[in-house]
Amino acid sequence: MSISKRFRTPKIIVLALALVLPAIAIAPQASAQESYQIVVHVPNVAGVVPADARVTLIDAANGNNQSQSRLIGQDSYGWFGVVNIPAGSSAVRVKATKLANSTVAINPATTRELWLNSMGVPFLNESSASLKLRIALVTKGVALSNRSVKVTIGKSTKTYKFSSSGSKRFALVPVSGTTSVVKFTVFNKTKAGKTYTVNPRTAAKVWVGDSFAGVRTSESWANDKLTVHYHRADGDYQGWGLHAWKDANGGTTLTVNWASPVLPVSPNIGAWGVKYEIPLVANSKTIPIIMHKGNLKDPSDLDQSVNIAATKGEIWFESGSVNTDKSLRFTIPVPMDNPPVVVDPEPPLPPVPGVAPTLSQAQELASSSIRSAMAGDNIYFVMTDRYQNGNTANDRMGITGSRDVTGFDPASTAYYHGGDLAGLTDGCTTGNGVKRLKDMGFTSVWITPPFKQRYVQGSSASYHGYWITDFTDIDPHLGTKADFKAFVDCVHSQDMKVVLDIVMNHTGDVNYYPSGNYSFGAPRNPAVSPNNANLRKPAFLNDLSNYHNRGDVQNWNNKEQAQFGDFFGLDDVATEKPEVIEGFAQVYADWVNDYGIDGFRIDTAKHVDDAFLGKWWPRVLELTAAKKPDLFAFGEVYDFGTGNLTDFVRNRGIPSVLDFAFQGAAVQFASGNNITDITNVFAADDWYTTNKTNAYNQATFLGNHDMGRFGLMLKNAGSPQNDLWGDALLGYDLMYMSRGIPNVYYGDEVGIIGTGGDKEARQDLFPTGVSAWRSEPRIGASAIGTGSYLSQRNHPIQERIAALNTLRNEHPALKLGAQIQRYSGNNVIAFSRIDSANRMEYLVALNNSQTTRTGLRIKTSSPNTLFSQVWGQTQNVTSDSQGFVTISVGDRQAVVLKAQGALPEKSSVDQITLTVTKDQGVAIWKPKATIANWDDPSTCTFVIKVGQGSWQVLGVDDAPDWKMILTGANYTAGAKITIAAIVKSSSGAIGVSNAVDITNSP
Ligand SMILES: [Ca+2]
Ligand SMILES: [Ca+2]
Ligand SMILES: [Ca+2]
Repeated sequence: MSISKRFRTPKIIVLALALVLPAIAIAPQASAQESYQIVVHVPNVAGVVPADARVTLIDAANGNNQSQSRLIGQDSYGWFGVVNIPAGSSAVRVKATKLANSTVAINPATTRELWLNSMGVPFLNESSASLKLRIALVTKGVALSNRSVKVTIGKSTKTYKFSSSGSKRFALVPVSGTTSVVKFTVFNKTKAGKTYTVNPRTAAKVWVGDSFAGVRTSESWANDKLTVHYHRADGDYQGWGLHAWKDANGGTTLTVNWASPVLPVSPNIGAWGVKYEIPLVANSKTIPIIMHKGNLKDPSDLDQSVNIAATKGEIWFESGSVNTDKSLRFTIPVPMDNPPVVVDPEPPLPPVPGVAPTLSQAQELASSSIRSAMAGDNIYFVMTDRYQNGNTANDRMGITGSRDVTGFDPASTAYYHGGDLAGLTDGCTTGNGVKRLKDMGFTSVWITPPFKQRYVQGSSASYHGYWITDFTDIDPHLGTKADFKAFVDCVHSQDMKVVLDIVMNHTGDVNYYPSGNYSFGAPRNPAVSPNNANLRKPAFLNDLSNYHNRGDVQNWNNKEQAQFGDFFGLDDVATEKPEVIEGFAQVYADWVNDYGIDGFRIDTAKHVDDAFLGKWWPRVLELTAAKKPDLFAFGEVYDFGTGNLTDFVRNRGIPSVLDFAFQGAAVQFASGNNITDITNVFAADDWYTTNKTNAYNQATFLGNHDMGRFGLMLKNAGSPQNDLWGDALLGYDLMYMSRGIPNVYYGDEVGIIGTGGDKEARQDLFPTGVSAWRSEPRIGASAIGTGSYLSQRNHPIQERIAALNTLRNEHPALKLGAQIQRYSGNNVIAFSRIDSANRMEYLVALNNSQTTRTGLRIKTSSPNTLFSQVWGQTQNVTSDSQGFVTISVGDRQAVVLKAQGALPEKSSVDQITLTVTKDQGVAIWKPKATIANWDDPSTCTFVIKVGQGSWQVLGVDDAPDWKMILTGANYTAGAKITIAAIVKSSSGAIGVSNAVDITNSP
């Protein structure tokens, strides 16, 4: 994808992106460095790089076999040289200008980077060379004399004052060469602040601050800055500059124009080359960048993504230096696996013993883990305009004129193509509409917003449905209300459900600002042209005081802007106003009551005010209770972090969000890159739990209409173009076998890859008028040409989806059963799914490597039990007395085994221990319940009592570890809250934990 093109024509992007943040820069993961030299750091005795600075590596076995540094740079340790390894050497000595020679040799096969101490002796980490940990404090407005740091190393504790040098404040803590754990607490006078734990062997200098969590490991990062050191072999830096922007994971605060890139901080060329500095939005995880001169990019034509934590916000790179996947190759090695630092939670609260529920109260309170009405469904997400044209009479809405009037141009990716509700329904039980989806095994259809639109804005049309003006009627391109009713009735007649994509954050772009000021800021007067004065329906949307009127969002990471700014010019509705809440509740409840809609997908849910959904959703449930008592909804929160997604589900009042964290991790898993991401996603599942929902109701997916298709995601993650097939099938196996509601994006089932996100990911399934789409490569099939995807019934992905649906229907535990993590290693993840009704256990294992994994020893809860294969290669294994089975999983395959005997009876529950910890500095408590040596897949109900009130269910967890979050903000300050855990065994026995009292301080 060409970011440059996009950024040169910003107006087009604005109009093309219906509902997304600026498209995700699809950069490959930073990969291992394929070939390397050794970076040797030298302490800087004189304060400047010596004029004759040079590092020499000498083969210990042959003094004549030497190599010298080819490149010199300067960093916070002193200066450094980049040196080739002397050919064939197996041990080398290191020599640096102005330092004594040492006889200590290092192994070049295992060394990427080393530090010389002032005596010239090499060490593999900076703290061993310096024997110091430098703790820097980033703070403002507090007298330095008030601040101190209490440091614990082993059994020794000592307090240090901060010294200052200019604006820098730091403490130097002596460490030994083997110290790997340093714990410290920063004090303000006598008040203890945050506590940190660091390993000085991976981070000899750390920065902590009042304004950010955790520790940061460079001056750049601590000051929310990316520093780029750039070296050109030709020495010609004229015209080279950095382009940077921001996406959902962070980036720069600058608005950089492609024609005016960021220039070096100084035109002077230093030892390394030139240096660029770019301010970052706070807490950026990554920043997308391109080094370029005009349209010439370096080191490759890809958008590059810099991981801030891994690089410490400071990178050194050389022109043309790339990894095999064309990602930027950093000269200073970047560790991608081991985060250098960890942050401790506050220690467990002392268990102030409270009074636990009685056994009879516990019998009443013990509950089941919640499954929504759609938790067992799987959803086909379709863009109606691109599926099938059932009625050519509506293509131009029955009017004549150019595409700027009708919105119709099937040869352009930016306009309507003719697909409609009639095409999607087709013959219902015949044809290529609902029947085709039913045949593939889908149980639900999510359609893009079908409402009347602002049909053309700029040079793009509203074929996608996200520019609504009339929320009460159907876009005539798609059909009529009668067509809509026929579609919904057909879907219901097939025992399937309809999910309606809805928007409340904004309307189409109708308002304008007469002042001409479109920058985000204070509210200003909006206006509409006279013929648009009553354009919108319901009527509350014509009252311009029901909009925020604050200009366009510029900084997506600024919450105020993201919630109250106009979304790429789309008019941002004042969702905090009671009239708006009631208006949107009424209009969407009408669609449920009039047509029987089963669920909502809430567009741009991240951009409405914090309180809106928590008020709107209960009101919708109230209005639809008679017609659809089990209505469901999931929100679009475009964020890849489980922290933000789980926070949203816990605190914004809707039962589910699209699981972007799962999506990102599933791509990494399926492409063979790592199993860590998906392991971490499942490990965070408990943080979704409330008394209304949990992770089982998350909407999982692999690609979409904004970011791009799954095939493209795999390709960008490094899956080989000619072998995407196996990776893709593994991705579907993962999505269909693990928790959540699978969503398949239309066209992915026939292997469409596409070339980008947004418009490049919205192909026609009928014979396309877009010539570029005819020749696009596909997974598992040849390009479609002038043919129709709809007539294909045997694409391997279609067949796999159908097979997975059959599997889930025959074994409902794979849809709804408790998911218990069992194994993560050797490229294999494994988890159990529990059939609680029949007390039977399933074991699912998936291998993302290119080779079969054998001899995998995995725990189950079913000892001495035969497990038979129900999916994947045949194997029947019997667990040992501890419940372990030994299995194998083929390359890029999944296996599902089912226990042939019931779980052991547990007629009593052993002693339950409840502990409660509190997160650093915030009112988030984490109760956790454990039972020693307890294998039974029991269900744990956390209960609370506020003051002298009655016991209430806080949430239910059916998979160990049993834990969840209690949010202090939901209770009054100073409230005494008693927490207890009730465990119900798989065979129905009940036990009660100790109780813990906390005092709320929200
Ligand atoms: Ca049509
Ligand atoms: Ca908003
Ligand atoms: Ca759990």
